[in-house]
Amino acid sequence: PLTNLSLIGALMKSEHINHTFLDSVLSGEQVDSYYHLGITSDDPLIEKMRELKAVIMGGSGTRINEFARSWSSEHEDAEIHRFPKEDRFVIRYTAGVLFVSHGMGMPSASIAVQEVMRLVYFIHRGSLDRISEVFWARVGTSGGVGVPSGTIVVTTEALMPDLKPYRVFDGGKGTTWFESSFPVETAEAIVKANGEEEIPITVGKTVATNEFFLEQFRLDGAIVLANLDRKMEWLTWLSENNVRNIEMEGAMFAGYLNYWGFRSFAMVCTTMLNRLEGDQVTATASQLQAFNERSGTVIFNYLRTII
Ligand code: R2B
Ligand code: URA
Repeated sequence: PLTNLSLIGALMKSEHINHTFLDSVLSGEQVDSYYHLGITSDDPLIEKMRELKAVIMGGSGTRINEFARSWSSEHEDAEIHRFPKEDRFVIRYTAGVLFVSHGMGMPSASIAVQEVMRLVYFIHRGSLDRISEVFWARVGTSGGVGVPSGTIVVTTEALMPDLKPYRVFDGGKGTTWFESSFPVETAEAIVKANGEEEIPITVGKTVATNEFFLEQFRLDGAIVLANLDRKMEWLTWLSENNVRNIEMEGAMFAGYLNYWGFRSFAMVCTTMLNRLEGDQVTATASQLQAFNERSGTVIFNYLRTII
């Protein structure tokens, strides 16, 4: 009989999960090698992570380390399990949370997301109920569109620079398009969890690009394609369409998590500059550090409400 839980689980799009491969790993027919993460599905580390409830991702390995330390110290110094390989991604598990760095840009981050999705499937033994309860977040930096630097943007939808969703060339069928929205309830709950903080926080759309300079219409690259008029035209168009910030991973992140039917995921980015005022990130190191800390504070305040 269907219980409430299995109904929730059924919301995961089973037909979009690669059962052929993943279930053969579960049944022990083959061992999965999470190549870029540096572990395999028969690693003893898997047993330590059965209580996994959240995956927190961010671009930089240093930040991931800091997040893990601080989450551990809030949880009676819970043991921090380090993944052995660190030359691609830095990964730590502690007190129910997997902290994963993803590098810069969607090609890099998509590798981390795909391998971690596979890992989550295996950790929770293919139970769609348990898998769908895992909360995912990307905590990052971005360029603001009409918001002051240091503003936190909680993303409602992440699109490519043409304001269309993430898509990939898929050989056989041509192009596969992915759903770009973030769950509204999660975004609202994150804002609510930070009601007491004096942090400027806004919700809005995000643009994710495949290039920091050219696709963000910067005029300070070694190569430049836009001019000032074209850049301002693009930024104004984004602003009129309720885009609040620009970064390099969100459209893929939302797309892949939506594809499997995860219910709860979010992106929280701090803005390092206001792109309507320039291209160069000129804030001092201590300002940037303070801006970065804000996004960590915002996600931790939410994590405490769910774990
Ligand atoms: C934000 O910052 C990085 C580029 O500086 C990139 O990973 C992103 O999305
Ligand atoms: N990250 C980006 O992708 N763009 C910016 O302008 C700043 C940070």
